Amino acid sequence: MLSQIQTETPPEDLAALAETHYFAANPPPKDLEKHVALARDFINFHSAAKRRLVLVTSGGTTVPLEKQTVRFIDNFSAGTRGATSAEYFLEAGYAVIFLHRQFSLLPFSRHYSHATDCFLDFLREGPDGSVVARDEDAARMLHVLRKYRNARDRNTLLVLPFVSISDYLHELRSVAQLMQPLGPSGLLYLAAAVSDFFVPPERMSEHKIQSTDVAEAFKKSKNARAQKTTEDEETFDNFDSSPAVPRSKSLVIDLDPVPKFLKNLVEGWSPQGMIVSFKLETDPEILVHKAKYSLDRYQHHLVIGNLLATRKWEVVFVSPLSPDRWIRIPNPAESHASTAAVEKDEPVDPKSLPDGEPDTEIESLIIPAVQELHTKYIQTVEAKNKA
Ligand code: 9Z3
Repeated sequence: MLSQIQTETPPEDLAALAETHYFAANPPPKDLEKHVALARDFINFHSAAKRRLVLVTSGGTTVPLEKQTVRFIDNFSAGTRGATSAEYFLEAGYAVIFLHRQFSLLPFSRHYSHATDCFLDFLREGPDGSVVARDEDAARMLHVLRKYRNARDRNTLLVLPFVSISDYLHELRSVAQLMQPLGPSGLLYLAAAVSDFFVPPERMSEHKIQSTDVAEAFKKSKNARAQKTTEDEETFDNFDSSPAVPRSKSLVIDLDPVPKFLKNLVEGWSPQGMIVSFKLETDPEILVHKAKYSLDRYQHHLVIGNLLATRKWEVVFVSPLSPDRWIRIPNPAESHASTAAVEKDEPVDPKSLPDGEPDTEIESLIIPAVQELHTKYIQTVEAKNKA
């Protein structure tokens, strides 16, 4: 039946069908309405001020295995890219809606919250029992504090959390739709590490998945006793029912693909906003090809490709608005780094990079480059609208 629908229905209707089905089957997060109200006020406020606004998505999306979730599948992302980018967008004059995985890194607090040391290590006891920043940390902390207070005082940062993949998709759709009146000055910067697979609700267990047959056997015998039959003797397997020897079960997880909603985002949820997606790969050979494929398939405005191993050192921009472009932190291990590294149009060999993180945050280069393309995009759309 489904395959008949798939072969006979035009692709745009299929995307709409997939959307209707997915959002009806996967319930919205409980705070969606509250988040929508906050986002609406925030967007109206900045729209009136004619400020550019960006939705930054950040962190991993969980895939619950149970409705009352004890276990879930997750991914590596701590939200560094998103939280760091949000700070540079604020610096560039954007208002930022920061849609992030709960408890992942946040703009500003990221400098202290997930530090290897405890945040208390940045503090010391001052005179008269007060608490102050340690002398060696004070200058930097003051710098971060001023930027943080500036964002708070000017109401330029709205922080909204999500947990699961379906929470993320509900929130993304709602915020993108709310941003529609901004037209091309709305920017969607999708840095969250979005799961490609999930357990559909009709196959999801309500309760914690059991690792032995003990509970099942217990329920069976309880039911049988309640019905006052002697059947329990026949159906009851001695081995399974013995609490002394519970049989351990292996767990086989069957995941469905998450529908590709980028098409719906580009065509329906945000038809005028500039859409920037990230493409994450681990195989350097396929990165640029996959980024181009994504752009071709969804017809959005910029794909930023990055490799897991080198994502803090380099990214590649693939966009119809400009030629392909690598953005790199010069490798200090290379003698003529500043020129040679920038010219390369191939991914760098991770083995050639020094251990640890670069001194410069690559987002300090990414955001001005995105901003430049955004300006170009706004001009293109405005020219088209006038014609
Ligand atoms: C990214 O590629 C981000 O840059 C990272 C950031 C997740 C690598 P960290 O949190 O990592 O700073 O450690 N995000 C997008 C990944 C993604 O799920 N993209 C989808 C895909 O590759 C397309 S929307 O198919």
